[in-house]
Amino acid sequence: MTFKSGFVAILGRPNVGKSTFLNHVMGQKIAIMSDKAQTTRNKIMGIYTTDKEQIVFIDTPGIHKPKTALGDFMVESAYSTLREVDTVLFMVPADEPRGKGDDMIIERLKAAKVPVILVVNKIDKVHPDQLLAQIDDFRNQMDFKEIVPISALQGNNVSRLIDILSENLEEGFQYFPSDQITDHPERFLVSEMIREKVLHLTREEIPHSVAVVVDSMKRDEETDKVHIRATIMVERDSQKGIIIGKGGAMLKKIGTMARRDIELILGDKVFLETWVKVKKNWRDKKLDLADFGYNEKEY
Ligand SMILES: Nc1nc2c(ncn2[C@@H]2O[C@H](COP(=O)(O)OP(=O)(O)OP(=O)(O)O)[C@@H](O)[C@H]2O)c(=O)[nH]1
Ligand SMILES: [Mg+2]
Repeated sequence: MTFKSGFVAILGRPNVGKSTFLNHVMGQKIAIMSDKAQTTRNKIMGIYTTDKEQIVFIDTPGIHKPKTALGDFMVESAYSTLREVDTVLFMVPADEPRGKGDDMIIERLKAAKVPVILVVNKIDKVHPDQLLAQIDDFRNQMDFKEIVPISALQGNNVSRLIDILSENLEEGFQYFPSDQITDHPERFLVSEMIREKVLHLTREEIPHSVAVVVDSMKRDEETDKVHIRATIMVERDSQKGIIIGKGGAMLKKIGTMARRDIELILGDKVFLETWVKVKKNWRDKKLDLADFGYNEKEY
């Protein structure tokens, strides 16, 4: 039996459920998720391996009209996958009409000449009639290789989509060892789990203004725990106050929630220490962006 493999990018507007889909396929949280737009900021691989195939999924930042240097980085890294993959999953939500954002992406997809599968997500939120109308509308915009309605949250039809991808795979190498699930180091996942809790617990500009950097991570032999020091960067003093909260209550909550997720990923007990720092307008400063892991070299 020949081994098959391929690279598959997941593209779409912010908040359509790309990361939720990736995590469902992988059976664990690799990419953070939230109800805020622009949650994902870096490309992130989910490596799905069975004994006969390897599908390397690439989750991407939601494509939007960038307003900051960080936004430029995010959108460029999403589009860069068009040069790297064998198939694109273009994800749209079943419960929102096609908009300018989708049309912009469709133009780029047409130009890229990569096979595109339309994935209509969040079918749990609509009546079947609305789903059919949505499919019809998108079908008229471009030639899709397949159209697959799913619910990434509940898992409906996700295995059907994997089957379709499997059927279309070509003979190829196993690019990554069977036990490797992503391309990012543990430090990245740790910083993302902390950022996810900030997204869940704060509102308005704060989710967009936050970056998290892991300063150090090492095992403490005495306590047998992994000791992690991380800094939460914000853009303004007022935001620092909100993240710390009254008597440090908010920071404590963020730390407690993040620690649970980090312990799951590392499979180890964790002692997490968090600090908050202000870096004015970091989202528009190239040097800060690079320091916080949003590096142009990445795409
Ligand atoms: N009802 C429902 N909600 C979903 C489904 N898939 C995702 N969601 C929700 O949609 C929101 C966005 O999900 P994400 O996976 O973070 O979306 P994303 O496309 O990765 O977003 P960005 O990273 O910002 O581009 C979250 O609140 C999810 O719980 C679904 O199938 N049904
Ligand atoms: Mg995402």
